[in-house]
Amino acid sequence: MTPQTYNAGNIQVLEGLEAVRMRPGMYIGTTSARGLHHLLWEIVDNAIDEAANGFADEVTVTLHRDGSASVWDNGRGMPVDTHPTLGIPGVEVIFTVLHAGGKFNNDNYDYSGGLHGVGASVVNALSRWLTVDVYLNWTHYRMSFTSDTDPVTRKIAAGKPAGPLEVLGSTRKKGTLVRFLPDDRIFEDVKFQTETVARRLQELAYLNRGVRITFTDERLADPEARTRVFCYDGGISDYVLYLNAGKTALQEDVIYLEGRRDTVICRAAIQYTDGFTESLFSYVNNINTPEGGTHETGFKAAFTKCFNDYARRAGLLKEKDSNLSGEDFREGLTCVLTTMVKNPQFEGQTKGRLGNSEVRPAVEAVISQQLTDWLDNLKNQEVASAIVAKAMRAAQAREAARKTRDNIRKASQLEAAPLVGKLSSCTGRKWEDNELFIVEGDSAGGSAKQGRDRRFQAILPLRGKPLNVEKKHLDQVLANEEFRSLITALGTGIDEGFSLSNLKYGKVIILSDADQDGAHIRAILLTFFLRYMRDLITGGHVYIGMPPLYKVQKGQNVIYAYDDKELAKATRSAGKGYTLQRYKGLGEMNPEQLWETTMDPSRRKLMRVSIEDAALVDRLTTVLMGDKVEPRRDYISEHADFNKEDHFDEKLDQSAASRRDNAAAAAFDAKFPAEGRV
Ligand code: 1YM
Repeated sequence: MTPQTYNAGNIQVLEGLEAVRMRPGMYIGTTSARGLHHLLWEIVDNAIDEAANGFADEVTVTLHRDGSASVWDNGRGMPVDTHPTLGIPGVEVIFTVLHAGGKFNNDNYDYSGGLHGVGASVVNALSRWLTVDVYLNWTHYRMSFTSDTDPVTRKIAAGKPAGPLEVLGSTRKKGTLVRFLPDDRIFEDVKFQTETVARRLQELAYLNRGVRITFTDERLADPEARTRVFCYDGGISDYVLYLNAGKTALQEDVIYLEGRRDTVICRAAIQYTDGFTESLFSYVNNINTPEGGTHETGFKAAFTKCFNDYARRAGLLKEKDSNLSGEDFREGLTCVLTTMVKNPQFEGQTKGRLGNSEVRPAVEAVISQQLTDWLDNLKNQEVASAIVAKAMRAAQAREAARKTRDNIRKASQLEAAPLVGKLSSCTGRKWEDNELFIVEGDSAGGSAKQGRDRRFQAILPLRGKPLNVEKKHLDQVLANEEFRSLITALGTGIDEGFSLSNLKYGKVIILSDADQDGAHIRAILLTFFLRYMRDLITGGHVYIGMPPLYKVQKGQNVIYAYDDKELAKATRSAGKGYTLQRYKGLGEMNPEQLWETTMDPSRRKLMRVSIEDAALVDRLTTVLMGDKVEPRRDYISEHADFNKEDHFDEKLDQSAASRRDNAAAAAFDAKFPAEGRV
């Protein structure tokens, strides 16, 4: 939404809050858990805006035991004086007039959320009740709103004032406190998720240097765990260090660039690692832009040009050499780029891309100037030439990989290519219906081959552990036979050459044992998909097969149990005199059993892999799959209790949680949450 300026002339959009309750989806997208949290982000954004504009430095967010949430900031306090045309207090306008979300006066608030900016009134409309306390001019004001049913008319009110603005007394406090209870007649689920809230607040604390965000979840039993404080004096530089925990940095310090062109403010924090992936996280007005946009384009253009120019100035690139590509310079780069933009326009399917054309040249100018200064600074020479040397190696590796890739493409064009020798393909012609099972071990592979329905199920057995790609260059990955078979079987190509439209299977199903090794193999395969075939995951094609853990048999009657809960149920229903078998691996099942329990679409259990939060997944992948032991150990001991729901995404299938033997892979799985039976 674009911020609007309010004056007598343009206040006609007085649609009632009833409209919001009639069609909540139009205002907050959905009434699922996501929509519920959207309410909270709305209020939090207003508090953060107040801080980002320099009026507040403290924000407190509390989840209360009665299901309500409250947000406080120590800013100026919402206006309480009477609105010139509406004749009611400012706070009342803010919470009862739709579209008054855009701030009163656009000059005070230069940069506000934009995406979440549907307004505090929407939060009020979708709450059972809402109260706002304003601490302003040494006076404590309060106003309450309600969506209760009117006892006389029997009609549901929609965020109506429960009374006039009250003066409660004098105070030394400053700021605004908003507390609300989401309406359970609107939302499917009214429970705020501790970790979802904590993650967003931590992100906001990184993005808004120095703002102290205190998060309290009063619902938690453990008093020690209730309160967390997020405050980073280093801002996005601290964010980059956090993302790089577990990676080996090429330089100790983070490169920090900041500047302003016209109304565009731009900040970037950069640190190189010895890894090979590019991690660029961009934001506009505190909102993540996973699809990039004009700010990223400007950044990348400046970045490539500055480094190429520098490489020539420093004599690292000779006259006959051609320029290095942007990707070469971004290999191993971790960067957080934030921009503040007036009237941001978000585009794309999920509104994740910035469209404002004026932002590209502005960011390009700021980064060019700042980065050139950094590169020309004598004390940075060592790091600068190390970065160029790394980019040159990247260029060589890319050239080598291109050749191998071409070879693989040629190979996969020939149906009888030797590389797919291990694959038992299926006969079905419709790719969407076809399934590729990647099976751990030759013996399980053999069972799967015999047990499958060959009309639509193909089997690719994996020998031993695949290569851990996290620390490998693409050409090394391509030299690995297991991965070559996989790439050829999928038909998609890889990395830059990846094309989802050539995919030969609608479902790619990882089938590994329910033990440490199996978990490790699964994690390695997921890392491979994440790094080199990301769209395969985001397109919803990657699944994890779930073999049963137990077989309970009594006479002819057989029940398979996929977790301990199901086992308890099965043994209870069997009564006395049953036999129990615990499956240690897929190899213990005969072809029929494997089909019945794990492969038959009408009976099996599959988890679909998804990427919820790219930054977090990236960090976790490095922590859990990278070569540094310490951060991994810390992470695992910190998250060791896998039955504690807080540590998991709301979507994580509980049956999956209890089958985990390997802690690292379990934590990894948690960030690729399950979506239940498919
Ligand atoms: C707990 C949430 O909303 N703080 C807050 C909000 C506002 C102001 C200060 C404010 C703005 C201005 C002048 C101005 C406002 N928000 C809105 C709206 N915290 C929280 N703190 N004085 C005070 O913009 O000129 C309007 S004012 F509409 F966005 F809600």
